[in-house]
Amino acid sequence: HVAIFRKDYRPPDWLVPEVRLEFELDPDRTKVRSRLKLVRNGDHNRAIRLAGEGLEPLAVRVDGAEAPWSLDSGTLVIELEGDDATVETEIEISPAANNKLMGLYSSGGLLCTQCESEGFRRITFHPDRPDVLSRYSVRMSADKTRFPILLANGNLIGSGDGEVGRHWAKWEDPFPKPSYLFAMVAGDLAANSDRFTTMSGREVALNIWVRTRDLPKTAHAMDSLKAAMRWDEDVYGREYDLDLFNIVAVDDFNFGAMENKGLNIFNSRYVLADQDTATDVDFDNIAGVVAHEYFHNWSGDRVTCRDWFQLSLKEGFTVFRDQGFSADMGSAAVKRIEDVRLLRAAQFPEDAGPLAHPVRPESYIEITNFYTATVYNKGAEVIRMMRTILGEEAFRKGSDLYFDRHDGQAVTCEDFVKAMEDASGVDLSQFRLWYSQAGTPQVAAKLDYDPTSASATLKLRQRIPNTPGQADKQPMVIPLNVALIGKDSGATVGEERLILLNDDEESISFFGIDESPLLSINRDFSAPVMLAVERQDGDLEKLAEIDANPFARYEACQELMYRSLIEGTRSGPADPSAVVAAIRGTLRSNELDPAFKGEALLLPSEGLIGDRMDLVDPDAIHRSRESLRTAIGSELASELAQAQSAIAAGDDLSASAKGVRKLKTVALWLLAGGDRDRGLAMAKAQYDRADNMTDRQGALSVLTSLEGPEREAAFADFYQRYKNDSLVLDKWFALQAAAQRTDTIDVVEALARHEDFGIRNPNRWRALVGNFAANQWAFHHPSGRGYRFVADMILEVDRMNPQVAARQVPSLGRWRRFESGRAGLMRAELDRIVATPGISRDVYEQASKSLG
Ligand code: HT7
Ligand code: ZN
Repeated sequence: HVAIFRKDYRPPDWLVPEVRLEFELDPDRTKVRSRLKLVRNGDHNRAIRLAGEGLEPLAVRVDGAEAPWSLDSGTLVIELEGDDATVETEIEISPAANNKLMGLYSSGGLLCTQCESEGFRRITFHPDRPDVLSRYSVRMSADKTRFPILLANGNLIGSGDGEVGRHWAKWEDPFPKPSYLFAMVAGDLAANSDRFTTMSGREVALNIWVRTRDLPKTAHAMDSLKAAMRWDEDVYGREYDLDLFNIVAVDDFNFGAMENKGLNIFNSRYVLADQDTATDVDFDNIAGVVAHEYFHNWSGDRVTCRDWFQLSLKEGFTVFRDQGFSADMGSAAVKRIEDVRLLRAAQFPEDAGPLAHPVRPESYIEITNFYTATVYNKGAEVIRMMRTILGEEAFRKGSDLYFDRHDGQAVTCEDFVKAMEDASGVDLSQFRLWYSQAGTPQVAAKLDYDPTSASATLKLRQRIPNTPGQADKQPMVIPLNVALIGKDSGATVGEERLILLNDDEESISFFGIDESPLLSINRDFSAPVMLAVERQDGDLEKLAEIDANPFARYEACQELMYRSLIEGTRSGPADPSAVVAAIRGTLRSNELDPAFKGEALLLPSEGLIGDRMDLVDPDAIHRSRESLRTAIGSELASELAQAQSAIAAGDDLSASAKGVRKLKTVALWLLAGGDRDRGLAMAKAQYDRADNMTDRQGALSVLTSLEGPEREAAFADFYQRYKNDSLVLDKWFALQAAAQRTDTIDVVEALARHEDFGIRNPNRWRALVGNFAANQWAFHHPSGRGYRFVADMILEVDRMNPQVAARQVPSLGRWRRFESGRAGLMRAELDRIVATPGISRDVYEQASKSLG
């Protein structure tokens, strides 16, 4: 397994201005004929090397004649004489036998493709690198009864009937694109069709293709698509460029969705929703993913990546864009809280562990292992910081310049930063370290007040931790939004200020401060750092009560919780009174909306608490969190019961109705901590009365960790009701895997043998295995059974789908964070994985790096 390095990048030897493909589609034997126009790039005499994976050439012709060729580990090598040539190849593949779900595969009777990053080479021989852009024309033919709909990128330019019950369609994409954006779908599909008029008055036909029975579940995705198209025009000035935009939903999909030009292919969980089967979170995720893929049309398709080390160029920027869209569609404060929670839960541990890598990685063995929270979510934070430093107007100028300058090109993260610099005149030299240095910066802050001179001094220090292969880091540019708040008056003293910390240590003075100030810092999480503030007694309580910045207020509330929870892990139940008072204040507040309250009341997850400890102690964390929950549930029972009793009609998807539902289940969960029997009864009643999946799933999420006939009855009812709806059945598996019970490992092992469990469908596999591995207390069972189960599942699915397997390895890779008993058991499973003959490159890279 060889590593590929960023520093070794060389431009392609041959360009491919044109690709013509012909598919005779059949699930078992699909014939692929390809015709590539090649042009020598530069002065060299190197052969053309066309990547192939599992392909056997049936014919190879150069300029119409049979020509000599060789295969070098799957790559087709042909010596070419002149400066241009036409190379034709013919191969046969079996979509039905393709379990990796990369290339052309079969899902629920459909034939569909997934080419990012390197799936195109499983369809035909091709350079298959993102800096080779071509115009594509595609002719597909298939059995007309089984595959009445034939789709590919771009525009449909012809169709007709063929022989023996077959038919054909011809598609052309006028925009040159890299092979990873190629897509094709054939199947028995029905469309929810609509139209969109662009800012310049062009009409675009929109289709969302699904099975006929799923059509009623496509309205939200269509509304989200139209809203995203308008938002990108309004906020980024980006107009859609084809006359047609197709989305197809498929059940078996390795990721969330894929931004193929003009033909986005989606995991059906990010398309299908109605009140009875989807939660508010599902609805929000659908809007976010539909927008994300649509936004890629500019940030990814029109301007693409030069090589895969630049992945964050499109992913970081596009996540930032979809976050902005969702913030504008609902509550910006709540969206920021959610995004930061995800960053802390998924990216901070990655940055602190054996798989830490910079936003722009330096090397990889298998690129699909680098579709990470660092590349996506930290990448988005890096773009956000640029906007914070430059200001909105200059940032928009920079984005316009980037798109204008690089339209139709394959470029680098450096090109993006340069466009921002050129448009704004701001020097971003030091800022570029965010792309090259891994590790979450740690910032220490202390505010000293001097009443005699009415001034305050803020002392700041930064430290960037060592990460694998990177020591001795340079100080970064850390943009910190800071406000001082009068302790007595509660008023903000002066304006909020943006401080750019760019040295190891800095002191900043504030003058004209007439009363003792509270420090509100990193407001709205202006920088993705870990912050330690030295505070005086009572400061956090006060901030949790009065900070006018909702995010900062939330943070203060969470800090109070962490303080109590961590203390509880050391010395048994801590005094809960500060947390109880903060929650009481939040619940009673008239100015805070229910969605914010729902966030503010949620105790940090057991995983997040563990991240704050030197060594994670899953049992102590569980005990401490349960005891704080019990204290809150019993002391605030009547306020919580009131919040839980609020009802929002299931078909009301407004931000306020969603907020009411969110708060309802958080309140139920806290109440059940105080009184389990009452919790059981209330949860069962919430389940029985629910007219929507949010309330229903919320009730089950509480019941799952309790014991009693109510639990069994609700789960049995849920199964009977939804056993034929695979997306909902995923929830049934997920809820049981997330149960905080001593028998969760037994239940999960039994569920792996359930007739509805299978490993070919990634959603089902992740529902069980992914949720179990994220369930800290259950997964880290001291016996090591949880580790063994997950390792067994990784090895089993690896034989079929290495990408899905590899993405689960990091849960075992965190062994250094645990005491020696658990660490040894986790390492033993990693050793076993690495020693298993025939494991994939994907799993090998993750497991061996985790051991290293
Ligand atoms: N750009 C898409 C990435 C993706 C992917 C990568 C590897 C293997 C399968 C995949 N499916 C989709 C998703 C996105 O960020 O929009
Ligand atoms: Zn993306």
